[in-house]
Amino acid sequence: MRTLIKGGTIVNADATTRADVLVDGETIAMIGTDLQAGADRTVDATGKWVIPGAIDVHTHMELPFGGTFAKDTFETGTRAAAFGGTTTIVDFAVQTRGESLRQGLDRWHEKADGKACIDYGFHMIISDVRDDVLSEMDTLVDEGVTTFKLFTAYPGVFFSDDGAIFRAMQQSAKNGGLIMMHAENGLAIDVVAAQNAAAGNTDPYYHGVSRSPVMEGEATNRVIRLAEVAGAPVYIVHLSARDALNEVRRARDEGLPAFAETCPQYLFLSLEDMGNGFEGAKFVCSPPLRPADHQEDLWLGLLKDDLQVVSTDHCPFDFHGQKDLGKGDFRKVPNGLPGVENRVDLLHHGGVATGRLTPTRWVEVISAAPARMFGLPQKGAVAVGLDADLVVYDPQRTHTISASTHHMNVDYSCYEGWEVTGGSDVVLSRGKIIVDGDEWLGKTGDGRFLKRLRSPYLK
Ligand code: DUC
Ligand code: ZN
Ligand code: ZN
Repeated sequence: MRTLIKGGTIVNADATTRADVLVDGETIAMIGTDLQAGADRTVDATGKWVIPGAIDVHTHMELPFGGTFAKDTFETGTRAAAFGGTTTIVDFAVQTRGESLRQGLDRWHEKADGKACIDYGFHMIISDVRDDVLSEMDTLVDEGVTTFKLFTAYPGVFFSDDGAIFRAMQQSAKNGGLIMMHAENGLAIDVVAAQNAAAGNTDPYYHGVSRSPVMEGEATNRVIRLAEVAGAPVYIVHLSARDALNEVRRARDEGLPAFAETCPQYLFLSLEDMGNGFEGAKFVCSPPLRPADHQEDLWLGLLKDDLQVVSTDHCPFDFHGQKDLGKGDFRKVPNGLPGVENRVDLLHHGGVATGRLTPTRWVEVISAAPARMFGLPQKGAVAVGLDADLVVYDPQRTHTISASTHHMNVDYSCYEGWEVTGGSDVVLSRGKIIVDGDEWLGKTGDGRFLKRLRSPYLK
C-alpha cells in the first residue's frame, strides 16, 4: 500500500518544509515538492501540518494502585492515544516487592500483547533492589527495556532508600540503562499527610498541601547528586515544581547529564483545582498540582531546554467507583490523572497557539526528544526510511475536550469544557491510517513491542 500525503507543511524538530510525503508499506519512502509518484491513495494535507507521530514516554495502563487498577487497558489507552496524535507509548511495567523483574515484565507483556493499537515499549519500575535484581537489569537492557524507574516517594510500596537508588544507578552506569526518578521526599510527606488527616483535614485538597514543592526540590537535588557520584545519567519524571526545575537547571549548567520531563497537568492545572470538596479527587496525582505561579517557570523551562520532554503520566481512575475510595481520607484516593489523548493538543493550544513555543519546539518535546532519549531511532521525525508514524495536524481546528466525547476509558476529564486550538485529522501508524477524523480504522493488536536502544547519555 502506497499513500501520498500531499500539500502539507512538514514540521520536524529541526525544520519546517513545504513538501509531500510518500509512504510505501510501513515506512516513509520519499519526501519532495510536488511528488507525482503513483500511490494507492492520497491524503490532502493542504493548509495542514505533517508531524511525526507523538511519543508518550510515561503511561500507566492498568497500573495497580491503592487497591484498584488504572482503568485504561492497552487496547483502550492506545486507541485513545492515537485519537490524540500519539503513535507510540512507553509504559511502566511494575516489579512488586518480593518478585523478580522478569515476573513483572512478563505480566506487562501479557497485558499488552495482542491488545495494543499502536507501538509500545516498556520501562521497568523497580520496587525491590536486590543483588539478583541488579543483575536482571543487565538482561532487561539487552531485551530493549533500557530504562528503570525508582521512587523516593510511596514508602512501603515503591519507595527505595538512597543506598538502593545509588546501587541501581551504578548498575545503569555499567549496562547503559537510564534511571528515571520519581523525586519527592516520601518519608517526610507521609508524616505531614498523617498529621493533616489526624487534624481532620481529610479533603483531597490536603493531598496537595501535604506534598510541599520543597520536598520535590530536595529529592530532585538528592537523586541528581547520587547519579553524579555513580557516574550515571538521570531523568526526573513528572517534574511539577519550580523548586525541582531549579535543581535540574543547576545540574545541567554544571554539565551533568540530568534530564527532566513535565506533564500537561503541571502546565495547565493548579492546586486551586483540588479545592471544592471531594471534587478535588479528580485532580489527585503525585507530585500534586502546584500553586499556579509555578506554571510559567515550567513553560520557560521547556523553551530553554531545562525540560526536554512533555509526557502525560496517564493513570486514569474513575471518579465514581475508584477516586471515591478516598472519601473521608485523601490518602486513599488513587493517585493519577487521565491525559494520554490530550497532550498533543494541549501543548499546541497553550504552547504554539499562544506563541510560547515554536512549532518545531513543540515537535521536539512531544516526539523527537522522546525518540532520541529513549532509544527509538525509527521514530520521532518525518524522514525517509523511518517508520511512517505520521499525523496530519490541523493547527486551526478548535474542539472542546469532554469526557462525553473522549476515548479514554474514564468517567471524567480534568479539562472538561475547555476549547482548544489544534487537532489531529489523520493518524498513520507504520503506514496504516488508524484515525481519519472521528473514525477509528486501527486494529487491536497491531501495535508492536519496541526493543529500545541503550541510553545515549552514558559518558
Ligand atoms: N503518580 C501518580 O499520580 N500516579 C501513578 C504513580 C505516580 O507516581
Ligand atoms: Zn511517579
Ligand atoms: Zn507515573
